[in-house]
Amino acid sequence: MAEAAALTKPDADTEELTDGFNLIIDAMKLNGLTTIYGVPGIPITDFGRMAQAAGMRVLSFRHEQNAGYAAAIAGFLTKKPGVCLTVSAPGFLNGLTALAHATTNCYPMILISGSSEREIVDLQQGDYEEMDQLAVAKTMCKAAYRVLHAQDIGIAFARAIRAAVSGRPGGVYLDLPAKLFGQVMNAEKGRKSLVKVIDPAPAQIPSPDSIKRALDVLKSAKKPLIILGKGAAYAQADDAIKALVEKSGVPFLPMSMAKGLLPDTHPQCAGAARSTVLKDSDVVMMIGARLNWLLSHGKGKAWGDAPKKFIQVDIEPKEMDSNVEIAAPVVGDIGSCVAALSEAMGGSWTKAPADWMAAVTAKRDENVAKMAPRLMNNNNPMDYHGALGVLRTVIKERPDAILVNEGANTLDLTRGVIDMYRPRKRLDVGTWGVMGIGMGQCIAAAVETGKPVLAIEGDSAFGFSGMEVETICRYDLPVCIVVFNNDGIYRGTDVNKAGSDPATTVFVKGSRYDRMMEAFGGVGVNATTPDELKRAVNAAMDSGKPTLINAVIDPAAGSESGRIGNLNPQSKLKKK
Ligand code: ADP
Ligand code: TZD
Ligand code: MG
Repeated sequence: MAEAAALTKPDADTEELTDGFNLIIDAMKLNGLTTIYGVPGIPITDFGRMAQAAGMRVLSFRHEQNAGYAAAIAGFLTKKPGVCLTVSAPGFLNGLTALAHATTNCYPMILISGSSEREIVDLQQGDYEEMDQLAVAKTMCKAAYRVLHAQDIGIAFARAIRAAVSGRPGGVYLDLPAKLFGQVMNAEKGRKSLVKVIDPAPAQIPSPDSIKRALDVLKSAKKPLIILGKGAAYAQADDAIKALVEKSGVPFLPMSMAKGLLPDTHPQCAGAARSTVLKDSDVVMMIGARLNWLLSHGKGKAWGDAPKKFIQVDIEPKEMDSNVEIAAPVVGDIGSCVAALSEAMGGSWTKAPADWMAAVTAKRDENVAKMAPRLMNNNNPMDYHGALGVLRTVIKERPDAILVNEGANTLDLTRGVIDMYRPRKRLDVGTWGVMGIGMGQCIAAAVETGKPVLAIEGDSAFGFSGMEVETICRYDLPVCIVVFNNDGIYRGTDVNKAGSDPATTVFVKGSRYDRMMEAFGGVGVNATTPDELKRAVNAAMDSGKPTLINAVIDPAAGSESGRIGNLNPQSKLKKK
């Protein structure tokens, strides 16, 4: 460092100096960003070491995409941007998928990538891992910045943090060229250049008119419904949301990752009467949920023929009228909006009509009763319901545990069967329905919350991030992975009608995923019955030891694309 300083300053011997490496660490620590998920390499290897030496938690993954998914879900869980750190071009691109995923899901995240020398990149002279990363990132995230001078690091982090968490949260890209890390400057000037971001996600208070309009619409309803989305879970306004729902007496439907915001066993929960409430409701209040494909865009068969009015509570004004007319837009942050709605309802609000709530309850109880015997089956080979009947009790007995879930049948059936009891305990594939979030989300959930994690993974889904079992063992995290092994994607029974290659949706039959965990010193169990599964999962959740259970599922039990087979185009011309 003295040598570098000598080049820039004649009085280098006496001057206290800092550099890009240290300023990045200082900027992050000053803003409470103390955990980094990433993969080391040129030009960020030394940065990772120095960050660790400075007391930050730096978790090294086996693939940047998984580190990125970890950072994204850390953002969802903490309301602070999750940080992912990668090398240039290929490392950056691997992380970029997760950054786009974070943006799509409204999770705050910052992807920091080292990059090659600007002069060479811009003249396309073929540098090591050359790519114009900033240009690529811009189209895929909420904001993207490049830092060329050490004295701008403080401002760059401030901008990145604000962009990630304010308004609708999302992904931010920070491009750090290799040269920046070694740039030396006066330490005092460096300290002064840092910015502690004040009030990074300011409250956004809804207008009184919008609150009145919303309550007028709600009051007119005979069959109202509240839909809670993952934005409501993210907002951490749990008590205020519970108070509003209970005061209104309106049945509520939790979207996948909003399950547990109020317990699925709450008397007003309409989770098990989903089709009925969508069809029959006349006024729908959306809180932190979008009318995208997951809600059939607010129209069509799923919503029935009766006219509906929508109230929508969201921080993003452009979300209103995106798919159907919103009769009462309430724009603001969910905490402020929900509090304002409750307050304006006053002490004498007339609850939703009792006959409507009773009809919803009857439908819910009927559906729950229909499912109950299937969950108690002890079939061998296991089917999804037999296995999930067991896992449902595991979560009931440990409501603080975090459930990570991906797959097709494995996802849809788990969502329907396993009740959640606490907010932000269910983490899944999100808005894109992306496979591969599994191990990254397990690692971040364990690291950020310190709670035990149960992952229920389709065998295909698990394969996208399976190598991270080594990471789980290396950091000795309390993660129990159950692979629902049905020999393939949706089913393990497909046959190739021409040639000797296996069909496109099947994997090696009788695979033993449990042995992957054993290879790294974790516990592996092969479970062929619900009883075996129950014993193994309970042992894992109690011990906290990294565990992978290969749950052998009947290859014929699943259906194509799980519950969304209707979205899958099928050729009428294909050869029989
Ligand atoms: P789901 O998939 O559960 O239906 P979405 O991801 O579609 O949920 O919707 C989440 C919505 O929540 C987004 O429109 C986003 O703008 C909104 N949102 C996120 N955080 C907040 C917040 N703090 N206040 C208000 N709205 C929020
Ligand atoms: N690639 C990515 C990144 N995301 C996807 N959603 C898919 C491919 C397509 N896909 C699904 O939508 S579900 C799925 C794939 C490959 C796997 C389903 O098989 P599984 O679950 O073994 O995980 P089940 O229980 O066998 O249905
Ligand atoms: Mg499968």
